[in-house]
Amino acid sequence: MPDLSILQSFELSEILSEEPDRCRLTLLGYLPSTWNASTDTENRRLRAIILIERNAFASEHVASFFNDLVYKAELIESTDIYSWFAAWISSQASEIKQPQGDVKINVICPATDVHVRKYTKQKSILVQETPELYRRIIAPYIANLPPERTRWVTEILAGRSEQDKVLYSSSDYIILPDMKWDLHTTDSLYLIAIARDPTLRSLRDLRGDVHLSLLTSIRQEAYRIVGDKWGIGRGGIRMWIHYQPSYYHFHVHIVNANHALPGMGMAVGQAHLLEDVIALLKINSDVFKVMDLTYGLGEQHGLYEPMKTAQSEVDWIS
Ligand code: M7G
Repeated sequence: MPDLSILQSFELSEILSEEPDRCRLTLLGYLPSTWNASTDTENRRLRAIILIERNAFASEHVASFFNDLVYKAELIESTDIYSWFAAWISSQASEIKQPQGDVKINVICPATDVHVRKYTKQKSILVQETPELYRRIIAPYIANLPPERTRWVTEILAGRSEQDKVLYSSSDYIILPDMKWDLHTTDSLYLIAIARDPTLRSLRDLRGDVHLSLLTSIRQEAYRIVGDKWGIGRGGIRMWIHYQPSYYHFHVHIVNANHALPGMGMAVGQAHLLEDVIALLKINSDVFKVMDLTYGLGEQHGLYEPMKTAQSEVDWIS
Protein backbone atom coordinates (compact mmCIF):
# COMPACT_ATOMS: atom_id res chain seq x y z
CA MET A 1 0.00 0.00 0.00
CA PRO A 2 1.64 3.30 -1.07
CA ASP A 3 2.16 5.62 1.89
CA LEU A 4 3.84 8.86 2.91
CA SER A 5 6.98 7.19 4.29
CA ILE A 6 7.78 5.79 0.83
CA LEU A 7 6.84 9.10 -0.79
CA GLN A 8 9.40 10.79 1.45
CA SER A 9 12.14 8.76 -0.28
CA PHE A 10 11.31 10.33 -3.63
CA GLU A 11 14.46 11.28 -5.52
CA LEU A 12 13.88 14.26 -7.77
CA SER A 13 15.57 14.18 -11.16
CA GLU A 14 13.75 16.86 -13.13
CA ILE A 15 10.99 19.42 -12.91
CA LEU A 16 8.77 18.65 -15.90
CA SER A 17 6.48 21.62 -15.58
CA GLU A 18 5.99 24.67 -13.36
CA GLU A 19 2.54 26.25 -13.39
CA PRO A 20 2.52 28.95 -10.73
CA ASP A 21 -0.90 30.17 -11.91
CA ARG A 22 -2.43 26.80 -11.10
CA CYS A 23 -0.24 26.36 -8.01
CA ARG A 24 1.02 23.16 -9.60
CA LEU A 25 4.42 21.50 -10.04
CA THR A 26 5.03 18.34 -12.06
CA LEU A 27 8.10 16.37 -10.99
CA LEU A 28 10.01 13.48 -12.49
CA GLY A 29 12.09 11.21 -10.30
CA TYR A 30 12.30 7.85 -8.60
CA LEU A 31 10.45 6.01 -5.81
CA PRO A 32 11.66 2.85 -4.07
CA SER A 33 10.32 -0.35 -5.64
CA THR A 34 8.34 -0.98 -2.43
CA TRP A 35 5.90 1.63 -3.77
CA ASN A 36 4.35 -0.99 -6.01
CA ALA A 37 4.32 -4.53 -4.66
CA SER A 38 3.57 -6.03 -8.05
CA THR A 39 6.75 -4.71 -9.72
CA ASP A 40 9.84 -6.71 -10.27
CA THR A 41 11.82 -6.32 -7.02
CA GLU A 42 15.18 -6.54 -8.78
CA ASN A 43 14.56 -3.02 -9.90
CA ARG A 44 15.46 -1.01 -6.79
CA ARG A 45 13.81 2.18 -7.93
CA LEU A 46 10.89 3.03 -10.13
CA ARG A 47 10.53 6.03 -12.35
CA ALA A 48 7.68 8.23 -11.08
CA ILE A 49 5.86 11.39 -12.07
CA ILE A 50 4.44 13.42 -9.20
CA LEU A 51 2.01 16.30 -9.55
CA ILE A 52 1.75 18.59 -6.56
CA GLU A 53 -1.19 20.94 -6.59
CA ARG A 54 -2.38 23.33 -3.94
CA ASN A 55 -6.03 22.80 -3.00
CA ALA A 56 -8.53 25.62 -2.90
CA PHE A 57 -9.15 27.20 0.49
CA ALA A 58 -12.38 25.98 2.04
CA SER A 59 -14.59 28.99 2.73
CA GLU A 60 -16.06 27.42 5.92
CA HIS A 61 -12.62 27.52 7.60
CA VAL A 62 -11.72 30.99 6.51
CA ALA A 63 -12.90 32.66 9.74
CA SER A 64 -10.03 31.02 11.61
CA PHE A 65 -7.59 31.34 8.70
CA PHE A 66 -5.37 33.96 10.32
CA ASN A 67 -5.44 32.44 13.82
CA ASP A 68 -4.88 28.81 12.97
CA LEU A 69 -3.39 28.59 9.55
CA VAL A 70 -1.11 31.50 8.84
CA TYR A 71 2.01 30.88 10.84
CA LYS A 72 4.05 33.82 9.75
CA ALA A 73 3.66 36.74 7.36
CA GLU A 74 6.18 39.21 5.97
CA LEU A 75 5.16 42.49 4.45
CA ILE A 76 6.22 42.67 0.78
CA GLU A 77 5.14 46.25 0.25
CA SER A 78 2.58 48.81 1.28
CA THR A 79 1.22 51.91 -0.46
CA ASP A 80 -1.64 54.09 0.72
CA ILE A 81 -4.51 51.72 1.71
CA TYR A 82 -2.96 48.68 -0.03
CA SER A 83 -0.57 46.19 1.62
CA TRP A 84 0.61 42.82 0.42
CA PHE A 85 2.30 40.00 2.33
CA ALA A 86 4.08 36.71 1.78
CA ALA A 87 2.68 34.25 4.32
CA TRP A 88 3.62 30.75 5.44
CA ILE A 89 0.90 28.38 6.51
CA SER A 90 2.74 26.02 8.83
CA SER A 91 5.76 26.24 11.09
CA GLN A 92 7.47 23.44 9.22
CA ALA A 93 7.05 25.28 5.97
CA SER A 94 9.02 28.14 7.45
CA GLU A 95 12.02 25.89 7.98
CA ILE A 96 12.14 24.87 4.35
CA LYS A 97 10.61 28.15 3.52
CA GLN A 98 9.98 29.25 -0.02
CA PRO A 99 11.00 32.90 -0.14
CA GLN A 100 7.76 33.87 -1.87
CA GLY A 101 5.71 32.30 0.95
CA ASP A 102 3.00 29.65 0.66
CA VAL A 103 0.30 32.21 0.05
CA LYS A 104 0.17 35.86 -0.90
CA ILE A 105 -2.19 38.03 1.10
CA ASN A 106 -3.38 41.36 -0.26
CA VAL A 107 -5.08 43.74 2.13
CA ILE A 108 -7.13 46.83 1.22
CA CYS A 109 -7.90 48.78 4.35
CA PRO A 110 -9.94 50.91 4.77
CA ALA A 111 -11.84 49.56 1.75
CA THR A 112 -14.31 51.85 0.00
CA ASP A 113 -17.69 50.79 -1.44
CA VAL A 114 -16.06 50.87 -4.87
CA HIS A 115 -13.54 48.25 -3.71
CA VAL A 116 -16.28 46.08 -2.27
CA ARG A 117 -18.19 46.25 -5.54
CA LYS A 118 -15.08 45.59 -7.62
CA TYR A 119 -14.22 42.38 -5.74
CA THR A 120 -17.79 41.05 -5.54
CA LYS A 121 -18.47 38.19 -7.95
CA GLN A 122 -20.82 39.53 -10.58
CA LYS A 123 -22.27 39.06 -14.01
CA SER A 124 -21.18 41.23 -16.94
CA ILE A 125 -22.63 42.49 -20.15
CA LEU A 126 -20.84 43.78 -23.22
CA VAL A 127 -21.39 47.42 -24.05
CA GLN A 128 -20.28 49.48 -26.99
CA GLU A 129 -18.91 52.92 -26.26
CA THR A 130 -19.11 55.38 -29.15
CA PRO A 131 -17.10 58.63 -29.01
CA GLU A 132 -20.41 60.35 -28.26
CA LEU A 133 -21.11 58.07 -25.28
CA TYR A 134 -17.57 58.65 -24.11
CA ARG A 135 -18.13 62.40 -24.04
CA ARG A 136 -21.55 62.14 -22.42
CA ILE A 137 -21.06 59.35 -19.87
CA ILE A 138 -17.46 58.22 -19.44
CA ALA A 139 -15.59 61.55 -19.43
CA PRO A 140 -17.82 63.08 -16.67
CA TYR A 141 -17.58 59.81 -14.70
CA ILE A 142 -13.76 60.00 -14.81
CA ALA A 143 -13.74 63.71 -13.99
CA ASN A 144 -15.89 63.09 -10.89
CA LEU A 145 -13.74 60.32 -9.42
CA PRO A 146 -12.28 61.33 -6.07
CA PRO A 147 -8.52 61.95 -6.23
CA GLU A 148 -8.01 59.43 -3.36
CA ARG A 149 -8.77 56.68 -5.88
CA THR A 150 -5.34 57.09 -7.41
CA ARG A 151 -3.46 58.26 -4.31
CA TRP A 152 -1.36 55.09 -4.47
CA VAL A 153 -0.11 56.26 -7.88
CA THR A 154 0.77 59.74 -6.67
CA GLU A 155 2.54 58.24 -3.65
CA ILE A 156 4.71 56.17 -5.97
CA LEU A 157 5.35 58.96 -8.48
CA ALA A 158 6.18 61.44 -5.70
CA GLY A 159 8.84 59.03 -4.43
CA ARG A 160 7.09 58.31 -1.13
CA SER A 161 6.28 54.65 -1.75
CA GLU A 162 7.82 51.48 -3.17
CA GLN A 163 11.00 53.38 -4.07
CA ASP A 164 13.35 50.47 -3.42
CA LYS A 165 11.39 48.43 -5.98
CA VAL A 166 11.57 50.91 -8.85
CA LEU A 167 13.18 49.35 -11.92
CA TYR A 168 13.17 52.37 -14.20
CA SER A 169 12.34 56.02 -13.81
CA SER A 170 12.35 58.90 -16.29
CA SER A 171 10.58 62.22 -16.63
CA ASP A 172 7.83 60.41 -18.59
CA TYR A 173 7.14 57.18 -16.70
CA ILE A 174 8.22 54.70 -14.07
CA ILE A 175 8.39 50.87 -14.13
CA LEU A 176 8.09 48.76 -10.96
CA PRO A 177 6.65 45.41 -9.83
CA ASP A 178 2.87 45.24 -9.81
CA MET A 179 1.23 44.50 -6.47
CA LYS A 180 -0.07 41.25 -8.04
CA TRP A 181 3.46 39.80 -8.22
CA ASP A 182 5.19 37.84 -5.43
CA LEU A 183 8.59 39.30 -6.54
CA HIS A 184 10.12 35.84 -6.90
CA THR A 185 8.33 33.65 -9.44
CA THR A 186 9.63 34.58 -12.90
CA ASP A 187 6.89 32.55 -14.62
CA SER A 188 4.28 34.85 -13.14
CA LEU A 189 6.33 38.04 -13.48
CA TYR A 190 4.06 41.08 -13.38
CA LEU A 191 5.33 44.66 -13.68
CA ILE A 192 3.56 47.93 -14.26
CA ALA A 193 4.63 51.05 -16.18
CA ILE A 194 2.94 54.22 -14.90
CA ALA A 195 2.97 57.43 -16.96
CA ARG A 196 3.85 60.58 -15.02
CA ASP A 197 1.37 62.80 -16.87
CA PRO A 198 -1.75 62.90 -14.64
CA THR A 199 -3.91 64.25 -17.48
CA LEU A 200 -3.45 61.02 -19.43
CA ARG A 201 -6.32 59.03 -17.93
CA SER A 202 -6.97 56.12 -20.26
CA LEU A 203 -6.62 54.51 -23.68
CA ARG A 204 -9.13 57.08 -25.01
CA ASP A 205 -6.64 59.92 -24.38
CA LEU A 206 -3.83 58.41 -26.45
CA ARG A 207 -2.85 60.34 -29.58
CA GLY A 208 -0.22 59.09 -32.00
CA ASP A 209 1.53 62.42 -32.51
CA VAL A 210 1.89 62.95 -28.73
CA HIS A 211 2.15 59.50 -27.15
CA LEU A 212 3.79 57.09 -29.60
CA SER A 213 7.23 57.89 -28.23
CA LEU A 214 6.00 57.19 -24.66
CA LEU A 215 4.51 53.82 -25.65
CA THR A 216 7.48 52.66 -27.72
CA SER A 217 9.85 53.73 -24.96
CA ILE A 218 7.86 51.72 -22.38
CA ARG A 219 8.03 48.69 -24.67
CA GLN A 220 11.79 49.07 -25.15
CA GLU A 221 12.61 49.62 -21.46
CA ALA A 222 10.34 46.79 -20.37
CA TYR A 223 12.22 44.40 -22.66
CA ARG A 224 15.58 45.72 -21.50
CA ILE A 225 14.65 45.24 -17.82
CA VAL A 226 13.20 41.73 -18.14
CA GLY A 227 16.15 40.71 -20.32
CA ASP A 228 18.80 42.08 -17.93
CA LYS A 229 17.18 40.94 -14.70
CA TRP A 230 15.29 37.76 -15.56
CA GLY A 231 16.81 36.60 -18.86
CA ILE A 232 13.48 36.96 -20.69
CA GLY A 233 14.00 37.47 -24.42
CA ARG A 234 12.08 39.02 -27.28
CA GLY A 235 8.44 37.93 -27.29
CA GLY A 236 8.69 36.83 -23.65
CA ILE A 237 6.37 39.46 -22.21
CA ARG A 238 2.81 40.44 -22.95
CA MET A 239 1.95 44.11 -22.42
CA TRP A 240 -1.56 45.45 -22.35
CA ILE A 241 -3.71 48.42 -21.44
CA HIS A 242 -7.09 47.98 -19.78
CA TYR A 243 -10.21 49.73 -20.96
CA GLN A 244 -12.04 50.33 -18.69
CA PRO A 245 -9.24 50.33 -16.11
CA SER A 246 -9.81 50.40 -12.36
CA TYR A 247 -7.49 53.40 -12.00
CA TYR A 248 -7.66 56.31 -14.42
CA HIS A 249 -4.00 57.24 -14.39
CA PHE A 250 -2.44 55.79 -17.52
CA HIS A 251 -0.47 52.58 -17.02
CA VAL A 252 0.65 49.52 -18.95
CA HIS A 253 0.56 45.93 -17.61
CA ILE A 254 3.81 44.01 -18.29
CA VAL A 255 3.42 40.27 -17.73
CA ASN A 256 5.33 37.08 -18.52
CA ALA A 257 3.91 35.88 -21.85
CA ASN A 258 3.40 32.40 -20.39
CA HIS A 259 1.33 33.68 -17.51
CA ALA A 260 -2.24 33.64 -18.79
CA LEU A 261 -5.25 32.69 -16.75
CA PRO A 262 -8.94 33.52 -16.85
CA GLY A 263 -9.63 36.25 -14.33
CA MET A 264 -6.24 37.88 -14.76
CA GLY A 265 -7.70 40.86 -16.59
CA MET A 266 -6.89 39.54 -20.05
CA ALA A 267 -10.44 39.29 -21.37
CA VAL A 268 -10.90 40.23 -25.02
CA GLY A 269 -12.28 43.75 -25.09
CA GLN A 270 -10.80 44.73 -21.73
CA ALA A 271 -7.11 44.14 -22.49
CA HIS A 272 -5.60 45.95 -25.48
CA LEU A 273 -2.21 44.63 -26.53
CA LEU A 274 0.38 47.41 -26.40
CA GLU A 275 1.67 46.30 -29.83
CA ASP A 276 -1.81 46.71 -31.35
CA VAL A 277 -2.30 50.08 -29.69
CA ILE A 278 1.01 51.29 -31.17
CA ALA A 279 0.10 49.90 -34.60
CA LEU A 280 -3.33 51.59 -34.54
CA LEU A 281 -1.88 54.94 -33.49
CA LYS A 282 0.61 54.74 -36.35
CA ILE A 283 -2.25 54.29 -38.83
CA ASN A 284 -4.33 57.07 -37.34
CA SER A 285 -3.08 59.43 -34.66
CA ASP A 286 -6.68 60.06 -33.50
CA VAL A 287 -7.91 56.50 -33.66
CA PHE A 288 -8.91 56.34 -29.97
CA LYS A 289 -10.77 59.62 -30.31
CA VAL A 290 -13.00 58.29 -33.08
CA MET A 291 -13.18 54.54 -32.52
CA ASP A 292 -16.08 52.62 -30.95
CA LEU A 293 -14.80 50.47 -28.08
CA THR A 294 -16.64 47.33 -26.96
CA TYR A 295 -15.96 45.83 -23.55
CA GLY A 296 -17.52 43.98 -20.65
CA LEU A 297 -18.90 45.80 -17.61
CA GLY A 298 -19.76 44.05 -14.36
CA GLU A 299 -23.16 44.87 -12.89
CA GLN A 300 -21.46 46.40 -9.82
CA HIS A 301 -19.41 48.83 -11.92
CA GLY A 302 -20.28 52.52 -11.61
CA LEU A 303 -20.72 52.72 -15.40
CA TYR A 304 -22.98 49.68 -15.67
CA GLU A 305 -26.39 51.35 -15.31
CA PRO A 306 -25.74 54.43 -17.48
CA MET A 307 -24.01 52.40 -20.18
CA LYS A 308 -26.65 49.68 -20.14
CA THR A 309 -29.37 52.28 -20.55
CA ALA A 310 -27.44 54.04 -23.31
CA GLN A 311 -27.04 50.84 -25.30
CA SER A 312 -30.49 51.27 -26.80
CA GLU A 313 -29.02 54.25 -28.69
CA VAL A 314 -26.16 52.23 -30.19
CA ASP A 315 -27.02 49.91 -33.01
CA TRP A 316 -24.09 47.53 -33.14
CA ILE A 317 -25.81 44.16 -33.26
CA SER A 318 -28.24 44.32 -36.17
P1 M7G B 1 -6.06 48.50 -13.76
O1 M7G B 1 -6.07 48.12 -15.19
O2 M7G B 1 -6.39 49.93 -13.44
O3 M7G B 1 -7.05 47.64 -12.93
O4 M7G B 1 -4.62 48.12 -13.24
P2 M7G B 1 -7.09 46.19 -12.36
O5 M7G B 1 -6.63 46.33 -10.93
O6 M7G B 1 -8.52 45.86 -12.48
O7 M7G B 1 -6.18 45.36 -13.20
C1 M7G B 1 -4.06 48.61 -12.08
C2 M7G B 1 -2.85 47.77 -11.78
O8 M7G B 1 -2.13 48.37 -10.73
C3 M7G B 1 -3.22 46.36 -11.33
O9 M7G B 1 -2.47 45.40 -12.04
C4 M7G B 1 -2.89 46.39 -9.83
O10 M7G B 1 -2.49 45.14 -9.33
C5 M7G B 1 -1.79 47.41 -9.76
N1 M7G B 1 -1.74 48.10 -8.45
C6 M7G B 1 -2.79 48.57 -7.77
N2 M7G B 1 -2.35 49.17 -6.63
C7 M7G B 1 -3.23 49.77 -5.65
C8 M7G B 1 -1.00 49.06 -6.59
C9 M7G B 1 -0.01 49.53 -5.66
O11 M7G B 1 -0.27 50.16 -4.64
N3 M7G B 1 1.29 49.26 -6.01
C10 M7G B 1 1.61 48.55 -7.15
N4 M7G B 1 2.90 48.32 -7.37
N5 M7G B 1 0.69 48.12 -8.03
C11 M7G B 1 -0.61 48.39 -7.76
